[in-house]
Amino acid sequence: MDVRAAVAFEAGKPLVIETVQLDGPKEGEVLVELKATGICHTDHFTLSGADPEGLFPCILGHEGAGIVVDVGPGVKSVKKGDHVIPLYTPECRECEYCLSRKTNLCQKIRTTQGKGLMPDGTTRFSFKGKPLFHYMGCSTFANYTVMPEIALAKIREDAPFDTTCYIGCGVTTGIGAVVFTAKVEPGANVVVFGLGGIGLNVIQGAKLVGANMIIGVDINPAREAIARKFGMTHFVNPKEVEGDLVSHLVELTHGGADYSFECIGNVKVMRQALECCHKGWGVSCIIGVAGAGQEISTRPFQLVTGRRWIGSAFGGARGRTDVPKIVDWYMEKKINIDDLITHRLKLEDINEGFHLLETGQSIRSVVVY
Ligand code: NAD
Ligand code: AHE
Ligand code: ZN
Ligand code: ZN
Repeated sequence: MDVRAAVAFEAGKPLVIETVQLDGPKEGEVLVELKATGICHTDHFTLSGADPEGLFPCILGHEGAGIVVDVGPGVKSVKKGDHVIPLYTPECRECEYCLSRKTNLCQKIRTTQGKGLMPDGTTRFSFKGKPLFHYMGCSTFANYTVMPEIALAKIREDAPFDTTCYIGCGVTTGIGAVVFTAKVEPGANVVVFGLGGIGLNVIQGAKLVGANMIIGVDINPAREAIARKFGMTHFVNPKEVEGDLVSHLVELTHGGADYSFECIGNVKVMRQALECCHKGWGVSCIIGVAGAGQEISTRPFQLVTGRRWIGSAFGGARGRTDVPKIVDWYMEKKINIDDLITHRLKLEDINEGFHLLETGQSIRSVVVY
């Protein structure tokens, strides 16, 4: 079938809106009509050329919501008409990783997904007879996509698409990092570096679990007001700190953070996030994605003296199990998504969404199909 898509032909170039071809679902696959998709910083990161797994030409996008319109042979867990959120971290419930109960990183289709292919090693998208790569197994910058069944979370039908799409990445990543990965306890002091689409969800996750101090760190002063609305108790702009930022944060928290979260993708900030943690027990969680060739460093003494460095992908959430629950939290008004969606755009204007992200004017832009 013909579908409308924003195609990334080359790294560093704007997306191009084209009519592309999409083959129907094969065994274990599902055709989804997307109704909305968010634009995450990771889409920007891959388009920039910094992603070692970036492949072109491709259809980016991994934060969608839509409706099942057709299923391939053998599909049992979803049917035509179901409302779904695509999962870049699938949940097969039978691989070694799923069965370990120690991680959400299902590996059933990770190898082909990282090569921009469906599990059978081919693509469903093409343009002028040439294949277009899938992205993070989702490719939500198209009004239809084909997904493996294990990479779809079935959600309730009264949930709006133009807000719940954000649960497909940013909301789950931020709240999940607090709740599922770090398991922040009530009364903890938390420092969040980067108050964008992810960091603000870390803030609301920290508030949800009853954290004590919730300190937000951002170089964009416009982030203070919205972060306070989501539960931030103190704001630190590194540009306004006289002297060393780490010492300032250690002093502010009377000894260091119990938990810190890096939500930027800056390896220098990752070091600060670790080193502002409390001696003996502070835990620093890396969420930000850093470009090819970049590495983190610290003095091993930081770890010897009890700080721990951890990371979180998709908030540690098991998508098919946890995403429907997070949709419930939203529908029950336990979490706020609406106020983080600052812009709604047509697919034709998607490059404007990238510009708003780059210039710090948006929290989340959502493309509504
Ligand atoms: P964003 O652009 O919305 O937010 C980034 C924020 O960081 C902005 O507010 C910006 O002003 C701030 N910032 C930039 N440099 C800074 C600095 N030196 N000090 C303090 N603040 C600074 O991006 P986002 O969508 O929130 O994504 C954040 C990061 O998380 C990206 O690296 C993205 O790729 C990554 N990410 C990871 C996962 C995961 O599963 N691990 C999921 C989604 C996104
Ligand atoms: N491809 C990059 C890494 C990108 C990355 O870390 N992706 C996160 C999700 S970011 C969503 O916005 C993730 O889930 N990682 C786990 C995985 O298996 O990809 C690289 O550096 O190669
Ligand atoms: Zn994302
Ligand atoms: Zn699995």
